[in-house]
Parts: sequence; structure tokens; C-alpha cells
Amino acid sequence: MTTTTTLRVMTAGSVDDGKSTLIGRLLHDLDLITDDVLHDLKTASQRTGRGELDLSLYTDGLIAEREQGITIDVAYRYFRYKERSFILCDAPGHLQYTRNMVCAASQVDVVLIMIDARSGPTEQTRRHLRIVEMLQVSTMIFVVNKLDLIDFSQQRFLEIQSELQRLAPVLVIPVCALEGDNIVHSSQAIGDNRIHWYVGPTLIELLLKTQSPSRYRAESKLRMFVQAVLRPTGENSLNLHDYRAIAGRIDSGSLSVGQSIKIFNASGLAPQNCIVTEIFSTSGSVKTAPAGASVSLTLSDEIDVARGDLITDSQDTPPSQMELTATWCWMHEKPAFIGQTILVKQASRTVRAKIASILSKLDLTSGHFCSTTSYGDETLQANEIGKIKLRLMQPLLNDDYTEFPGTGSLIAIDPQKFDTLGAAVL
Ligand SMILES: Nc1nc2c(ncn2[C@@H]2O[C@H](COP(=O)(O)OP(=O)(O)OP(=O)(O)O)[C@@H](O)[C@H]2O)c(=O)[nH]1
Ligand SMILES: [Mg+2]
Repeated sequence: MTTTTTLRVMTAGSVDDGKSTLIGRLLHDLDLITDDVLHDLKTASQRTGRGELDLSLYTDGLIAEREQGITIDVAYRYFRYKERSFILCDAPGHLQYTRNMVCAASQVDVVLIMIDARSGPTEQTRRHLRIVEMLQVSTMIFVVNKLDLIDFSQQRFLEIQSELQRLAPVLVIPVCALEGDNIVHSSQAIGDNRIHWYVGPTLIELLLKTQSPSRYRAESKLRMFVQAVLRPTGENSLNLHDYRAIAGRIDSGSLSVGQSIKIFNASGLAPQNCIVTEIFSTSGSVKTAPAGASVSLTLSDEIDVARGDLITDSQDTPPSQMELTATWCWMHEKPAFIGQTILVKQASRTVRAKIASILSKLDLTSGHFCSTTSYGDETLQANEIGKIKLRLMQPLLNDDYTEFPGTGSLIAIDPQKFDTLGAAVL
């Protein structure tokens, strides 16, 4: 059981469905908002005419967010409860800020997809759901909010529940974030038990029970990016005059002293082979180091290594290709089109590429990809998800995202303005 590990939880869903309020309510009811912050929230709520206490202001701290009453940027809150550490990310629901949501979703273990009970799932709910599926987030929970606005109707909840489970077969929980039902306290514990027909766990009980998967795949092949080259200098380092080590974190696989490794230069030159002569971890010199460990290595040869280079096992020939087909979420208002020149970044490496074809687009309702010819539109518009085939000027690794999240993901960059155009998984 890994319940002492950190759980990274994010809110998602359409604009105004109550994501920020839910996070504020969760921390408030766990008694984790300090008196001075609570005082500031009350003052800000009253000043902006939002009643006695608007808990959405706890994460919506930007002036522009408070003026408009929407979330713009992802906000993070950290807390510990019952021997478990949590990182909460509050993402925006607005279509225009879908890119911020994608960025946050690529880093979390659990996504709470919120739904306003009055409207049920909207197009933006389905878009967020499909983005979460694309990024293979391990746990997803549907949170049906604003039960007070449907008179706590079980029948309406059941209708939404079956609609949601047709979209994805995951758990659905009814809550009222405004007043706190089923967040930390059950509706029954709050007093008049307005959601008496729900006998399942509260949100915090669910989160305490959720397993957090390891971010580092020990059973996969070795992947480690060089984060720094260590060359101690100065008076205190005279005895380290010739010392040179490379530091980084082992993303997958493991490393041992004597292991033969290959270093792929970020500029795309042929890989160089060498042997690991020493490994230092936080506990000093070690013979082996597992996935997830931050280490520094000394090598058998004085080879050219720089930040961003990729280390693999010398036996491993990661497939590298001049053509790559990946699933993209397009983020730029200018749509992707056939023949477009872009820069593609994979981990620390950037190469030029051309869009060879836009093969299919994701249908948000069914979750299936449909050929672009059936749409009669061979572009990928902002916030659409689709499969794009790229022709690369230099090869990139064709690492599967499920096994290698670091190298199995790409971003597209505008070669003139350097805007981020989209994000993809292989
Ligand atoms: N009646 C009622 N109102 C709620 C509930 N939860 C949130 N609200 C209100 O809904 C409005 C929007 O809440 P937010 O928490 O800002 O919504 P959001 O999902 O974070 O919005 P964006 O981040 O902009 O997408 C606010 O006025 C909240 O007070 C609820 O359970 N019941
Ligand atoms: Mg919000």
C-alpha cells in the first residue's frame, strides 16, 4: 500500500462548474486555511460583492481572475492530511485556457471532472475528459456539483450519472461545494442530510483511498536526461581538479557501476558509448541506483556531454524515425495544416518538421478517432484532438508515452514566434 506517497489531484470541467470553490471548500473544511488568509478571503469576497465568503478566491488570486470571477492560470496548493501529502491543482475551465489545463493534467494522478448538475456534461466537460484520457491519468472521478440548485434531486443525479458513465465508466459523486456536502463531511454530518440517498464515500475519503502510481518505471528500459555537468571549481575543490560528473534523475530503468551506456547528444549527433565508473546518490557512493533516483555519474571516457543529453543502455537501440505519428491537442488559434513547418521538441531536443498529413480527429462524445476525410476538413483547429503525421528533418525517438512519458511526449513550436502550438503523445 502506497498511501504515504504524494497524490497529485487536479480539478477539470467547464467554466463556472465550481472547481475553485471545491478546492477552497476542501481546505476550509479540513481546517487548513489559516485565520489570516480566511480574513483576507472574507474581505475580498465582500469587496467584490460575492457574499460573506467565496471560497473560489482561495485559488483565484490574480486581479484579473477576481475581477472576472474565472480561473485563468493553474494554481497549486500543498497539504498533508492523515499521513498523506497532497498537491492540488486548480485548472481553468474556460475554452481559451484549455492549454493551461493540458499542461497541469500531464503532471497529475487524479482528475476530478466537475459537472454543474443543472446542465449535465457540456462540450467542454467532454473535451477535458478526452484530454485526461489522452494523457493517461490513472484515476478520474466525476464530481456532480451544485446539487442545491436541483433541489438535491436523486432522479436528476441518476440521469446525469448514466449520461456520464456512457462517456467513461468511472465513479460519480454528488456534492455541493458551496456548502460542503460530501466534500470532507457527508451530507448527513452537515445536518439536514440533504443528499440522504447517497451512501458512498466523501471526496476526501475517496482521495485517501486512491493509489498514487509510481512516476518512475523501474521495469522499463533506461532513460536519464543529463541535468548538469559537475565541474567543481574554487579553492576548496583543488583536490577535485580533474573531477567531472554528470547529474540527473533516472526516469526509467536502473543504473549500475560497470554498466555500458550510450549518450545521445541533444544536437542529434551519433550516440557515444562509455562505461559508468561511479554512481553517487543522496546516500553517497552506491553500486546501483533505481528509477526515480537523482544521481551523479562519473564515466570511463572524457566524452562531450551537455545538459539535455539522453542516456540509455548501450544494448538498447531506441527506435528513432524520420516520420512520426502522434496524437496532438492543438493549442494555437491558427489551425494546424498540411505542409506547415513547425519545430518539434522531444524532451531537450528540438528538430524542424513538416506536417505530412492530418489523419483523424477525435469525436468528443464517442471517444473514437474519425478520418479527417469524413469531416471534409484537413486542419486541426485550436482545442481539437487529432492524429498528425510529421516528416522530420532529423530523427526523433519513437518512445511509447505509456512507458516513457518523458520522451514519449512532444510539443510543437512556431519557428518564427516561438509560440507553443500544440502538445502530443506518441
Ligand atoms: N449554488 C451553488 N453555487 C456554487 C456551488 N459551487 C460553486 N458555486 C458557484 O459557482 C460560481 C463559479 O464557481 P467557481 O468555483 O469559480 O467555478 P470554476 O469551475 O472554478 O470556474 P472557472 O475556473 O472559471 O472555470 C461561483 O459563484 C460559486 O460560488 C454549489 O455547490 N452551489
Ligand atoms: Mg476556477
